[in-house]
Amino acid sequence: MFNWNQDPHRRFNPLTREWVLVSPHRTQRPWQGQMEKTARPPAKRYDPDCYLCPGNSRAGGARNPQYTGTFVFDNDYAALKPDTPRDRFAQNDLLVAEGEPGICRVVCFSQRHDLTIANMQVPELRAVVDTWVEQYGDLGSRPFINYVEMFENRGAMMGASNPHPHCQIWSSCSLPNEVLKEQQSQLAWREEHGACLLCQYLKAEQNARDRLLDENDTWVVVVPFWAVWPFETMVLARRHTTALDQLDDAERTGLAEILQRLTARYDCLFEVPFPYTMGFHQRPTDGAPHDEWHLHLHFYPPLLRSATVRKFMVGFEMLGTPQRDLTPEAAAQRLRELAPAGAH
Ligand code: H2U
Ligand code: ZN
Repeated sequence: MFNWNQDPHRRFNPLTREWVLVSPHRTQRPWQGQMEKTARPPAKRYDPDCYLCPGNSRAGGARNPQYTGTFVFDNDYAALKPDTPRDRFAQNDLLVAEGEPGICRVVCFSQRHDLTIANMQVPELRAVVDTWVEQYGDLGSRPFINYVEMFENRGAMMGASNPHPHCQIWSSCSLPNEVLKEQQSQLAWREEHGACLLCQYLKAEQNARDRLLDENDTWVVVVPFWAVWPFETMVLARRHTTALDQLDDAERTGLAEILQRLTARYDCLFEVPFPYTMGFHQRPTDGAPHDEWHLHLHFYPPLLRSATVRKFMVGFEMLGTPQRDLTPEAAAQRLRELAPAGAH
């Protein structure tokens, strides 16, 4: 049997049915790169040049209201548009294309320009969760919207255009690639095992404990067994809920609390505002019950060993299989040892 901490091995991701290569012996490799911290400009509560701050103007001439709390608007540079015709073009099954209608929105988390999830208060974050629930219901109820993807790109490294705390929603007619993979795997698992894949996975992680990061009464955070990014995590609903619209009061507050703690923990790791892409995976909104789905979030942070040294998905990973050196268990241990700071 191979040694988990020394021998190269590959791990299976049952959600995507893809593999990741783990090379734990390489963590001993000498590193000659830099370990510098990034300079942080002083944060201001209001920025007159920010297109997300209250009262400021946006592209296309719209002006934001003097909002407090959350604020939602249709993306002025939407990647998807509601009136696109849903035609299909197919030539010999080789050149295939489809019109893709959809709606893109932006959600500001707070009127304050200087906040992040990590330093917002739980009641403020609870209002963000309520907005997510509302948007899932509103967009999902439209006949041509079958999936509502909500995600946050945080930090310039992840392509975020603005530090003002916000996320995006891209809702579409067809299922996005990653969602389709997870859907097919969860459905097949349910048919084969008569149980929910992620309910069973959650139990396995609670027994193993070495990849558990944090938990409260309603949510659990793990570094997945099959994590690709060095400090990737997954936030799982403890109860079998298929989407945001099934969360009760305690689960909504629990989500606010666990997201605050997780992002604060990330910020402690390299003592910088930690960049990431995070987002929800949940039941498609095509009207079917989709009981195979188990609500969860993925956090994909690119940083590897300092504020500036990131992982690149290149070479073998681009042409073959993603690879990591640090084991998910070692990543979980490092994150567990940090004491996250409180809110603002
Ligand atoms: P990111 O920081 O993740 O790029 O999100 C910001 C979004 O805000 C981006 O999708 C939109 C961009 O299209 N935006 C507007 O809708 N109006 C503006 O005036 C500027 C940017
Ligand atoms: Zn702002």
